Amino acid sequence: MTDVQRSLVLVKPDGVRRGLSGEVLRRIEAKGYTLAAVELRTATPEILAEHYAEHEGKPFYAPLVEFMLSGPVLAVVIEGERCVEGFRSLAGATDPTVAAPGTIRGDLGRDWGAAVQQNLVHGSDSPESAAREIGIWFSDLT
Ligand code: RTP
Ligand code: MG
Repeated sequence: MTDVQRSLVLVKPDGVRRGLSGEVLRRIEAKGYTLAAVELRTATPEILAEHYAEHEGKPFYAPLVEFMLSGPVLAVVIEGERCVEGFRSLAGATDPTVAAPGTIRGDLGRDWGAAVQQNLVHGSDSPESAAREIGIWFSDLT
């Protein structure tokens, strides 16, 4: 049975600053997913309040928003069979120090001693989240 999905991927400000946007896109394309939209964007507090609504009130929320406003992000919509789960697998565990080698976070990320985990990428965690997040970042695509 086919289950073609879309997922929202963000190369976070640390990834853009370190010049890793191309490397992330390369891994997505090498896996066989299609790029449906790619745009360099500067987040706003309004966009982030929607995007991270589930984390509001958590201790890392304020530093997370500050970090996400620290520079441009590359907003990407990817498409492919089970790509939501597939990109989470490519990204690796949230904590880049322990993310498995072979993953984006495991190969390219590390802990920098900052108030929040700077882990290079975001990927939607379910098809429902993906639809919601694509609507936030690319209202013209929905
Ligand atoms: P993402 O949403 O970015 O794809 O990552 P995720 O699902 O693996 O992580 P999530 O739990 O949704 O957390 C969102 C982002 O918040 C930062 N974070 N820092 N304890 C911490 O310092 C901490 N916990 C979460 C990370 O940037 C994480 O990706
Ligand atoms: Mg998440």
